[in-house]
Amino acid sequence: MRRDTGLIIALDETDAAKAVKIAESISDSVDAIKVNWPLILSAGPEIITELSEISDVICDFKIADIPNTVRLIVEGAVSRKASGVIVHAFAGEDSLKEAVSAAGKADVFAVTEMSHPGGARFTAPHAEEMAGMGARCGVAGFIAPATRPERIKMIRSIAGKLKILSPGVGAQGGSASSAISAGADYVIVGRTIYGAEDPASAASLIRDEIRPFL
Ligand code: OMP
Repeated sequence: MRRDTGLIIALDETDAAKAVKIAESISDSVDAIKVNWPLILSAGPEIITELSEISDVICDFKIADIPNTVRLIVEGAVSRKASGVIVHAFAGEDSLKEAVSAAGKADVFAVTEMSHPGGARFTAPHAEEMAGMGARCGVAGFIAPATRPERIKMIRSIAGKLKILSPGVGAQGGSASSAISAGADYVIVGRTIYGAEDPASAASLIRDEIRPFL
């Protein structure tokens, strides 16, 4: 995945035609498109392949399952041309290793600590441990919260050169430039871009905001 802009769109738009239009209009401003269940459930998994012709696609399935099921889901995403998948680190070492093996050349990103208030209760207390385990399992990087930049700093101290992708900007209250300054390589932004009247302008505003900190 390239790192030209440091911006990843969370394309949770459920109108498939609109989602593709938005993806095309912002392709210069983003390094990747992240898709999650809302779009997959309305557009079907073929949307992964369609969007992969516009940009790298990260399948945010937040996989948290036994190794065999993890493998089947990761293979399904990669065979549709996903460049990356998101898994939950809390599923444990065996599941993470299986994800990395099934992904082949695609990147596996592990969630260490979720960005919403509820994420502070169960994920945050184990984030350090999960980041260490993820690094040992060969993940490409971690998902860490823009809503708590000090936690990005902590994950960075464990992640070394692995990538950090940070959601929680805008609608959830986090700041894009603070997340990048704290050590994130990319910010993940959804509603602030796809929900804007002019998604291309909204994306380039964030791109301009983080450029000095990349
Ligand atoms: P907005 O809040 O609309 O910008 O969207 C954020 C996106 O990042 C959504 O697709 C979430 O599912 C995702 N996300 C989080 O918001 N918090 C997390 O802790 C992890 C993720 C994620 O894995 O991408």
